[in-house]
Amino acid sequence: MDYSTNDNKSISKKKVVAVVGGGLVGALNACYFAKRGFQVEVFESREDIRQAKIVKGRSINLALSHRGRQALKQVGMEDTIVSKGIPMHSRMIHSLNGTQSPIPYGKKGQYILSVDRANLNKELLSAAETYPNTNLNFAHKLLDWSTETGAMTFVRAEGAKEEIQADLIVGCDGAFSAIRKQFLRQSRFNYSQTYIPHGYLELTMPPINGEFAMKPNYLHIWPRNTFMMIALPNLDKTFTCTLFMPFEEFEKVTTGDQVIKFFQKYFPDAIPLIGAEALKRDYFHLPAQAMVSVKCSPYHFGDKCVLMGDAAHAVVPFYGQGMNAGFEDCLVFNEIMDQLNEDFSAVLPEYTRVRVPDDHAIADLAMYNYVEMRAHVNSKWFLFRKYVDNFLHIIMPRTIIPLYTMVTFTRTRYHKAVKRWHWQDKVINQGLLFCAAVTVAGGSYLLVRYSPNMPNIPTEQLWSRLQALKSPF
Ligand code: FAD
Ligand code: EGU
Repeated sequence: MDYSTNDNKSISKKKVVAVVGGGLVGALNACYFAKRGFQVEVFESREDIRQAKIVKGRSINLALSHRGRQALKQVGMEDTIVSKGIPMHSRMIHSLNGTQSPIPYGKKGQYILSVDRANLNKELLSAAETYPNTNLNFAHKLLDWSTETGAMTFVRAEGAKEEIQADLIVGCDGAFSAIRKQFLRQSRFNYSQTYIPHGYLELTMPPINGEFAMKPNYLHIWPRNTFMMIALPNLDKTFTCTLFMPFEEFEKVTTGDQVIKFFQKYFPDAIPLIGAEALKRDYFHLPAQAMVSVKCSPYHFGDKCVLMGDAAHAVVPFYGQGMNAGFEDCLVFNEIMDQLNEDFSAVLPEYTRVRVPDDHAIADLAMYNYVEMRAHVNSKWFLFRKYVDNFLHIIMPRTIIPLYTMVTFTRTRYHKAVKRWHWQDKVINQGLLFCAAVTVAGGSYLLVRYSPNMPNIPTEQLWSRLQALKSPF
């Protein structure tokens, strides 16, 4: 099948864009290209998740923040998604003794949303389908594509192969992207991938007497250095708890009783909420999942193909930004399409130029936070750090903006946020140095001034005596 346009024959016909991957970023991208009037063909390896009964995803719910919302807004999807999200105004820190301490994300209107991944994906696919110029092709798994001709090869559910052509290929096929494989064979293509030693496991906390088992409008966190658990609320009044720990530790826990022992030691308050029996069972339901960080550049191949979302930059989930960054990719690409009149040969390199530094910055930040959290973040440290951040922001609102605030509640370019963060660190350190200097100077003055064997000279005279001292310089 040849979907691509023949420029000689069709003057007015819009080009064909093949979006490979109908996950979160692929489905949103389909809306963006459809809105511009392109003929959009989405190819997704799975069956239509809107018909499937059970959907196995990578996580059940996600934190949606400003960047993701702005990207949804541009295609008119913000309200639909936000109305089905649960606002989280603060984190709730659970300490080992069961104490819960809330720390707000910011001012009143500053909150993040817990959204259901499957629902978000379904809504985006349906929104894409409302455009008459969009086709969703499920059960189409991309095997390979040709950098020479741009032809893509798909395998269908029955194993049959299909060749398809398009004017532009948009690779949104996730962290293990098949589209990206051809990039790897090119000279001067940079690529790195790192698996972290931690895995994650999801557990469901059911409602108690028909109500949420914990306060719903919070992102619940149990910071325990190497071990960490996080819980986000769902519309059905359950919480999805995500346990992060090294694979090595997962391997040590092999029986139901060991699970309970482990939870008694690190997350005792969660046992009655999840339920001891359910915990023993569900812990072994699925093996722990791996987390990978992928960085690469460039994101484009000529004027034929571009990578977005996890296919371009898989990040570890320790900033809650993977999807948000992927959605912002679509928004940034769209802005460049406006600037450069949809000329792919100019838009694609510009997209790489603009976006690579930002995606690399968020990948680095997420990895940095992972290292930081596991190294020394227990509940006391977490609380202390966030209090200091918020305090400095309150006393110097224009000078000190917490990093997570820039990342989560603004569209400050990720790499600029990192630069500003380093600058703020310098200001804070110099401030501390200044305070220390004032303390030492003031202290010495008081010591001299009021030392018992010092003649009682008025301060003005002390000053003139000091002035009289000849400087050696
Ligand atoms: P995916 O969602 O992986 O979608 C890729 C799609 O491509 C899939 O539908 C797949 O079936 C399809 N596909 C794959 N290969 C092929 C092929 N060969 N041919 C055709 N189709 C193919 N992000 C946040 O912003 N906030 C969070 O709170 C958050 N929490 C997270 C928690 C965890 C535990 C994890 C693991 C991630 C989290 N993320 C979060 C990150 C987020 O899940 C990803 O960034 C996001 O799903 C990326 O979307 P995507 O569309 O690029 O990739
Ligand atoms: C991890 C897994 C708290 C969902 C980073 C904060 C996350 C999420 C934080 C997951 C943390 C960590 C931030 C948000 C968010 C915090 C953030 C992490 C959502 C720095 C479903 N992180 N996450 N930082 O500030 O900016 O509250 O799986 F524990 S939302 Cl690791 Cl804002």
